[in-house]
Formats: sequence, C-alpha cells, structure tokens
Amino acid sequence: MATASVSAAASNICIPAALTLVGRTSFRTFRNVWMLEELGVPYHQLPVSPWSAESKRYHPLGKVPSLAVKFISSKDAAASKNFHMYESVAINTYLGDVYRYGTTRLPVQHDGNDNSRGTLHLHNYLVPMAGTPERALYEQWVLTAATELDSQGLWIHRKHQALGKVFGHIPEAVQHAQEHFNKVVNQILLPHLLETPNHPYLLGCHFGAADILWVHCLDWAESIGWGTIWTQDTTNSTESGVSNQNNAKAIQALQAYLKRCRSRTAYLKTIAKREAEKQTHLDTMRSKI
Ligand SMILES: N[C@@H](CCC(=O)N[C@@H](CS)C(=O)NCC(=O)O)C(=O)O
Repeated sequence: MATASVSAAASNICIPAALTLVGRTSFRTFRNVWMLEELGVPYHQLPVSPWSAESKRYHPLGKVPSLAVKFISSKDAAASKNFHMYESVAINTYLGDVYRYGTTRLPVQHDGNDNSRGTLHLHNYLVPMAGTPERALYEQWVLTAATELDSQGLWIHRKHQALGKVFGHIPEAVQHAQEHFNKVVNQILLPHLLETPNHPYLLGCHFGAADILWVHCLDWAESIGWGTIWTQDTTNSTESGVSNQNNAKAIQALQAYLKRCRSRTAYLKTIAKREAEKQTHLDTMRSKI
C-alpha cells in the first residue's frame, strides 16, 4: 500500500536535464549550493550579484538566488516544462522533492525485499515526503527560519545597517531585529535542542534542508556579531553569564549541532566554493581599477 502511493506521487515528477543556479555563493545562494552538493546533482552556476543583467533575467526584482530548470527531451511536452524559479527555500524544497531517489525518475519498485530499501530512500530525508508529519514539521522549521530569523532579523540588519547607504540607516530597527532574532533562538531553537537530546538534527535522525537553512542563518548571524548566545564559553556557567544549568546545556547542544552540520563534506565544499568565488570577484574588481 505504502509502495503504491510512493510510486504514484513520484510518477508525476520529471527529472531535469540541466540546472543553472544564479547568484554568487556568498549570498543566500549558499543554501542552494549546499543542497546541490548534498544531493550530488550536476549543476551549472552563474556567480552573479543582485541587480545584474543575469539576476534580473530570472528574478523580477533582480534578487539572487534563482534556478533555471531545463528538461531537454525529444518530446515537445517535456521541453515545454522548462521553467525558472526564485526563493532559496522554495528552490531547496523543489530539489529535495525532485531528487528524492537520486537522478532516476522513479523509486526502485519495492517488492518487500529489504535489499532495495537503500535505493528507495536515497535522499528521502533531505525534504520529507509531502503529506507526512515530517513534511509538516519541515515546513514549520523552514518557514520559521525564513520569516522570523531571516526576514525579521538578519535581512533588517543587511538592509538598514550593512546596506544602509542604499536603503537608509535605521539603528532602532536593527536593534529590534537583533532582539527578535535572539528571542527565536532562545524560545524556539534552544528549548527544542534540550527536549530532543537524542536527535542529531532538527527533524530527528536525518540531516535535511531545514538544517541547511538554520545553519546558514546562524552562520550569517555570527558573521555580523549576533552569535553571542551560542559562541559564549559555557564551561563555567555562572562566570560566563549563562543564567542556569539548563541554558548552559542547551547552548552546548547548539554548539555540538553546529559542529556536526559544519563538518559535512557538502558544507565544506560550499565554503570552499564561496571563498574561491570571493577571490575571483576581488581579482575582477581590481583589474577594473
Ligand atoms: N527571500 C529571498 C531573498 C532573496 C534576497 O533578498 N537576496 C539578496 C541577496 S542574499 C538580494 O538579492 N538582495 C538585493 C535586493 O534586495 O534588491 C530568498 O530567500 O531567496
């Protein structure tokens, strides 16, 4: 019964022939590069900045990232499905759904023989199957990161402090944004980690696209000096200002969680890609002076 529904859902899915990711890795594109590296899917990247001609081609506001998807096929119907999309979270959800079984179109038919399970579940957990409780919680975690941590926190800092010259400096808004960011970490993330000590990742045993998004937001926060909640030393909880033992435990759990995610091969490849692009970008800028 379960196998039949898996096959039916997957049969509508068409595996793309070519993917082009638009945006330099130092932007939110990082999330999608990391996801593609986890999936091991071939892709081409246009390392462009926001408001460039290429980014405007794929995003009405000229933002990055975006993804162009091509289905090259002898059948016209498949070719006409070519499309492009934007929003880093939507892109990762699409990638997780489409490459659930790797680059094959359908899951290996499950005949009850346990040997076939490995193939069937190749990337089943990066983005959980639609309609499952795990998918509901996946949506909850990614939307919390996108709307609470990113839009109401980090983006306000980027807009009204880092890019203050373009969008206007509003220190009071940035202050509120940081407080809101801290509230989400203190009231959502830390209690969750305390309540699930045996879960290595946000959704349980398996690493997923929700972890990609949260770790990216926490990395971003650290890079602008907002990471003091979890970068503090908790070895002596009273001296370090950690209010109680439980809080110190939660912070240690967060530090361990970050270490675990940041040691993944796909994460390290993404960092290396970002650093290489930064160097090329600098060299290009210098050559123009
Ligand atoms: N919610 C979008 C945000 C995209 C976004 O704002 N990207 C930044 C770069 S990381 C950008 O293009 N900024 C230029 C602008 O806001 O006009 C996503 O997650 O993809």
